[in-house]
Amino acid sequence: MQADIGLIGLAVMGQNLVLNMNDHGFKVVVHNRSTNKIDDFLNGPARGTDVVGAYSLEELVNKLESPRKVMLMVKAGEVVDHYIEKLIPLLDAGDIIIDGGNSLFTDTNRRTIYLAEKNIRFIGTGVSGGEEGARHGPSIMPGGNKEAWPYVKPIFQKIAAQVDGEPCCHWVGENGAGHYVKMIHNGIEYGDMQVICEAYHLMSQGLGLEPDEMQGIFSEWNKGALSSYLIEITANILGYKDEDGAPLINKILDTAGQKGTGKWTGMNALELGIPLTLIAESVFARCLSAQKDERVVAAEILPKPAVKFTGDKQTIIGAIHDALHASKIISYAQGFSLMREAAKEYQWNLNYGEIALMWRGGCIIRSQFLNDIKKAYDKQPDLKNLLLDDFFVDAISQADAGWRKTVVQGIELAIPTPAFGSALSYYDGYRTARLPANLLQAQRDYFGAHTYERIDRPRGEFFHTDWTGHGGKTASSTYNV
Ligand code: NBP
Repeated sequence: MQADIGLIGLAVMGQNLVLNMNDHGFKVVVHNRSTNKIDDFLNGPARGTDVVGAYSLEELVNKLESPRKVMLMVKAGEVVDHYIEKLIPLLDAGDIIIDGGNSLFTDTNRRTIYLAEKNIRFIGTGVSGGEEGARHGPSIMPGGNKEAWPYVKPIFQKIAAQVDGEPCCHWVGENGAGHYVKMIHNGIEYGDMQVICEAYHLMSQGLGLEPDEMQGIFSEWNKGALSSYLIEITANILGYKDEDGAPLINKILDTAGQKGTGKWTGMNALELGIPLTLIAESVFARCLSAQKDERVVAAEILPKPAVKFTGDKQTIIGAIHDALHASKIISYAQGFSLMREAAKEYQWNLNYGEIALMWRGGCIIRSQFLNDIKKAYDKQPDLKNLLLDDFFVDAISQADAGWRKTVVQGIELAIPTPAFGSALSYYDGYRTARLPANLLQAQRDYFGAHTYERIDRPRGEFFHTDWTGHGGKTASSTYNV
């Protein structure tokens, strides 16, 4: 019997996806650059399954039913192009290559077009959920050549996480749309993790709480509006004891790593001109954490105000909860705004409710909260900003006072809260009808004759003032709102 799908790349994601496919009755043929890993897999985790090995790409292709479906689960970047080049001469018109790694969406755009010219159909798909998700049900975000989707859909929707009988996998859009949505997912993941870290920092350094006490608080929070996978694992981490019985968290070095998807999200936001402040601050917070040696020196030189927390701990813990909730709403509002702009820019027809549904299960950012986002887009599919939905208007109004109290408390105690603070600034900016950009525009006109529009004249009429009396009358033609 020929195999339903071939998979190349037997690292953690590939192996677990293959076992998941096998559990759902799909026959999988596998290949890996280092062929010893094929044997290790077949004789180890895949022992007793229907999975078969292929020691060359030719063998892999020959073992597949037509149209062939070959999925790459390899390191993103050049390795994907390398395999595509090797597969092209082995495949027939109509066969399908799927890239399930964390590829940059612009690479997926390029690959979809390139392969279409060769009559090979291409799907670039985000897969989220890490090892556990891949094994038992990830969130899968496919995009690319839509003609390929009917062949891949039965497999992907079966192996994906299921929530309320719905698979966390739907067609996202043309070309790199799937990888784009996965990139935003990862950016949001950076934000969710950072706001949790800020809450932890305030409670541990500011209030002097021990990991056990914080474990209780996060467990409690996991029962309410903040209920999510990341809050749940944070509680577990805080309760975890090292071999000597002491909390392991206190022994972990405070330098965070990153693989680049958060940075890509921030760069794309800058390119499209959409404020994505919380995610950008989360990337920078990781960068600052990585400057460990410099920080250790600076901690000796730069004095910290000798202020101690004196208020009521329970009240401020409640406020921190509200800051976390409100900041999280801002982060998703910013992420969805960016997707809206990207859909316009790259001509994708993104379905925001379905995206929220796909993230509800299987992936790292899965949460209760995504149901509320889904409902908001069900009510109003063309909603400009999540902050304008009634549910979120109420949620943020209720959190407002605690959020401000938390940011002020962080400032007083000299504990950095870049995500909480930048989210609050965005919120205050977004709901301000008149910002100080009138002065900014005057400055631009003063030094560069960049012109300005007036509040007492229709939009689109541009004015230049000779501010000094000895400037010229020629305006620059580079006015850009
Ligand atoms: P890795 O990202 O560590 O990739 C390992 C695979 O790439 C192995 O099969 C390895 O072959 C192959 N490979 C490398 Br590395 N260099 C190669 C080369 N020059 N030529 C051919 N093959 C090469 O594996 P992963 O963590 O399972 O992730 C797979 C993809 O899924 C990545 O794009 C990743 O970003 C994405 N992803 C990962 C996670 C996660 O939690 N790990 C979650 C979601 C998405 P070898 O065995 O011969 O070295």
